[in-house]
Amino acid sequence: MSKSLSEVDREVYGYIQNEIGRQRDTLGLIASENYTSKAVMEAVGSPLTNKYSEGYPGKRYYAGNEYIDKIEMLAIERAKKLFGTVHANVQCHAGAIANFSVLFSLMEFGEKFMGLELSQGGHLTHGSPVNFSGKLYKPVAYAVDKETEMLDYDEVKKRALEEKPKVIIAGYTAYPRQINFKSFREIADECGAYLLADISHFAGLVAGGALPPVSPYADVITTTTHKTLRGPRGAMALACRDEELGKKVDKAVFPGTQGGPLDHVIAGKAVAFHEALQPEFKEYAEQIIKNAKALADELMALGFRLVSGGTDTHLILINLTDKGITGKEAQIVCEEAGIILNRNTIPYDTKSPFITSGIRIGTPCLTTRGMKESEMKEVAGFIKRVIDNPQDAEVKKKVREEIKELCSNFPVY
Ligand code: DSN
Repeated sequence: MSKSLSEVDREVYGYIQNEIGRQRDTLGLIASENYTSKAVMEAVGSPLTNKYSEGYPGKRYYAGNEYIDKIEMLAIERAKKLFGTVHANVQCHAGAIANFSVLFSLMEFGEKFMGLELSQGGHLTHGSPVNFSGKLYKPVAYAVDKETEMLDYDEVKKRALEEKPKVIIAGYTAYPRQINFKSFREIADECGAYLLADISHFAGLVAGGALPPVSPYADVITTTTHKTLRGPRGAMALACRDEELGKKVDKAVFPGTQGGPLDHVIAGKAVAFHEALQPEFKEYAEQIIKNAKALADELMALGFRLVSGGTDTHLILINLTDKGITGKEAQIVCEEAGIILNRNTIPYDTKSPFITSGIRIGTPCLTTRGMKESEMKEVAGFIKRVIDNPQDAEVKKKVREEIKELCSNFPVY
């Protein structure tokens, strides 16, 4: 019972060591990833994984939940404080499940809701035809403006008044700009819709005060906990102002969608929320945006075209159309050089989501490592050298070595 992983299973242990090395020696530029703390991982790796606790604190279906209740209540209170909401459900296993649960609590199957087109930065759960959201409900999409590549709130309003959706979703996976939630609130009020804010990508920026609060405007917030928020892999749903709505969301999460919660992950969330409530997290959130702006400026100075011409957040979308390389090819050659990013469609992309004309990058991981604006200039230079010389093995080898050297000055674990 008490043997360590390295004694019990050399294969899994070995691959975990390899993955730690990969995370240590490469540039993590995937905008939705982060390095969580050792404290969070300790909680997630604890014996709390052994417990069953269907229900909520004080109302469980199994005995033995004295300490589990305390931990979940801590997570709930900290989440409410971080985001200024009256309610928090910290049991959601993942962002997609959180969105399912909330839509399930707000709509009957077949009813209409509105979200941003997936190819323009929306999310599968915001109405994709291959997802539950497109199969069980009737999604209608809004789009970004073709010229500015930003949201045009008058157009969103026009579409909402024509379509009269029951729910409007705002909050995206590949939109580099700050969202005006006040405008979304006004639009939702005018057409009588609920406003669901999916803040998964920028929750840490809101928690750290680098972006304005969302709770004064949304009815419900969903978010993952592992992106800018830097917690364990998981999610939560927060009813902003209406406790009755909070009760509906709770019922939709359990028993509506999930069974037993992942108590070890909830403990990790509680720890991450504690960390996010500290003054250092405010500095971290601000630095993420400073780094993204510095990286964006340098990329543009080096001749890259950025969707919407820049960023207000942690995220940058690069249009590769004039570079003679697809997003898919760029992802592959960058990985060969130790630059880890993902291909991404750009607004009005003519290529498929599997190929794409763009790549998406973000600064949460590098900022956690302690990198600042001067390192962002170096990072932009690495990207340029590889994208300009995609078939040159020597360039990729040299960049990989330089990245390893840079990373060694900013250790992760
Ligand atoms: N997979 C996430 C992202 O990378 O944005 C969204 O769910």
